[in-house]
Amino acid sequence: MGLTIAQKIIKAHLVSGEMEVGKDVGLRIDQTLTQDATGTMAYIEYEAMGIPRVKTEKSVAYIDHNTLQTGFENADDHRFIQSVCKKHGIYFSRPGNGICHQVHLERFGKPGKTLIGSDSHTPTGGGIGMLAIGAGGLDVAVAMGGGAYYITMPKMVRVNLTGKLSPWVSAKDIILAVLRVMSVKGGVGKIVEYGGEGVKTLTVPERATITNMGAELGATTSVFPSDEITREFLRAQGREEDYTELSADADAVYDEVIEIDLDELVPLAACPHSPDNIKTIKELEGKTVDQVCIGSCTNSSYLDMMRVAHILKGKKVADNVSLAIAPGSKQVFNMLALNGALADMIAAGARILESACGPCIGMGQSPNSKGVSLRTFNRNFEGRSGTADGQIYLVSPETAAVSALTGVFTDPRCLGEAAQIELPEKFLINDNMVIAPAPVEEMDSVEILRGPNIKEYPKTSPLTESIEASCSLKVGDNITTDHIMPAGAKILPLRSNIPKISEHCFTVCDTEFPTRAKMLGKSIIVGGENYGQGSSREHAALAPLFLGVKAVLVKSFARIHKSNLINAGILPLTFRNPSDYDKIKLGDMLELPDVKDEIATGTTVTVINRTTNQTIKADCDLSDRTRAIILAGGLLDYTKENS
Ligand code: MIC
Ligand code: SF4
Repeated sequence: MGLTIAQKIIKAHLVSGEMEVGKDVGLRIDQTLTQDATGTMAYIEYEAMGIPRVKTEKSVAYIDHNTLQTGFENADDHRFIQSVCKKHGIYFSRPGNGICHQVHLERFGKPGKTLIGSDSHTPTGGGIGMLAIGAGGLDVAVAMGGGAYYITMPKMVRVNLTGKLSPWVSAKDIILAVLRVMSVKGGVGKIVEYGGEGVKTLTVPERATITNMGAELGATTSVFPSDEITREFLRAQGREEDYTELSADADAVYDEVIEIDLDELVPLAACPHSPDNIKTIKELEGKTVDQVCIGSCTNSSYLDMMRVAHILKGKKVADNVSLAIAPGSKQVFNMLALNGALADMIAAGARILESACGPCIGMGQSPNSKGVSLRTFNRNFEGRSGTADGQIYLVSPETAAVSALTGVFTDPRCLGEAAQIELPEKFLINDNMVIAPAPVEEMDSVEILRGPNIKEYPKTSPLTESIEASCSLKVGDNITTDHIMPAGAKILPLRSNIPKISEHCFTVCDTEFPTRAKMLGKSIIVGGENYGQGSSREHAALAPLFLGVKAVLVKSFARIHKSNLINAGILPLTFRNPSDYDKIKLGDMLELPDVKDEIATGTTVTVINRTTNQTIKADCDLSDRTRAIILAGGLLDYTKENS
């Protein structure tokens, strides 16, 4: 039987397990990446493992999230990460060099390799034919130390692309169309592979837009073949030697096939507050726009920016619109500056931001009250922009740029003939913002620079025989990590300080939660479907851990969050009968009388609601390895016990 692209890469990196859907497989990891908002914790964890030098082929630390320095905290974190990198063999991409996924694609990504990153949009690397997966910081730390990374062997979905995009319809519209079909939970437990004739019409940055936002499907990752177009991109980046051809076998078997006819696609938008709430721009046309933001790891490539500059050239941003543009990397920024496109953007009235995540993670540019903001980003979760009642629509750069000029939702196809914008034959290559680690003989003398905001990993303890704890919070379906552990300019600087950041845990849903959980000492959270979708931030597990949360009982979990809970030693439980969700109310006293035995020997956990005297059956779906992690009290303890 033939293999899919992902199965080929998995097979070549398999260190344990069998490639059978639903079973755990351990993978050798070639490359890792971290960003600063998850990086400090990841490196604190790496230090705790006591391994002097990373064992991967390439590990890179990027500074791109916490770049608004309104106090000492972020700058201290950057210095800490820089010193850890120097000492332990990690490349350091300085603030200003760009967004991790964009820079990694340009300078480090290699077809056929495995990459894990402490950021959920790591699958961007799938655009260049990598098996690139988002993970918790602790998983990345373990991989840097040479440990395997474990995933549940996913099902394979093939998205068959036929035809060719019409002028002004863009790669963003492809992934929005896939989201319309699959929804934000349709990709859970699956890898999405792109194939078909239409693939040949897409450049690497366009493919990367699609695999990037595959994170919003809940998929393990997404991947494109590596072909002549990939080779051309690598050649233009001055690294053709990194090219290898990679395609699915003709008789590869897929569990699901989705057909997308590119000829039929039209410009789309994801409407508030979910990336799968899709409408056509035509349906929204004429609606007033307050803000437009162009950038983020989804749409900040050279091609995206050139198309935007072309649309803006010689025009003026509408009086009612604030337009912000953040080119994705120093490479892109510098090229725009040299070829005059930046001048066109500035002349039109754009507010140019540094190459970083910026408004995507609420680091500035929060819209006005009830403001309608068109963004080329990947997430429009409620409150994420920093304005609680902001109305965020996710669109292509073309739709964003033309709407910034007209001041209302505008279908870019009104621009007529397509712009002739192509990838350059040679990108501008200048890696002077990437600092190499110290040579082995000098590493011992490197001093780690730790600021006062950097606190320790929270205390964990092995699983107890039984748990008695009240329900400290009850939430509904599709709870995102932005609900659990909000980000934004005010809270992100606390990412290295779990006691402090935990004061903001779940405050979007319930301002009393942190105080209540602390007062209770031990508690359990109850939730609905797709709990923990979105970010890879392990803070969404570490803050509850600090607040005494022992278990999370929900209808279903998102992949990365579930493994972050396990890594933190918090029990991830699912209702066997989803209607039992109604049998627990906030404040009910719950008892798990035999939890340790039940976990050690099987998958069923008995939950007794002492307030109502009802018994509920829960499942704890664990592999042998994750069971051992939970029993030990988390991955850090497990790794120490087993090394
Ligand atoms: C995001 O887009 O939500 C983030 C911020 O990049 C996160 C990581 C984080 O919370 O630090 C992600 O996607 O994993
Ligand atoms: Fe940064 Fe936004 Fe991409 Fe997350 S989604 S890595 S915040 S640009």
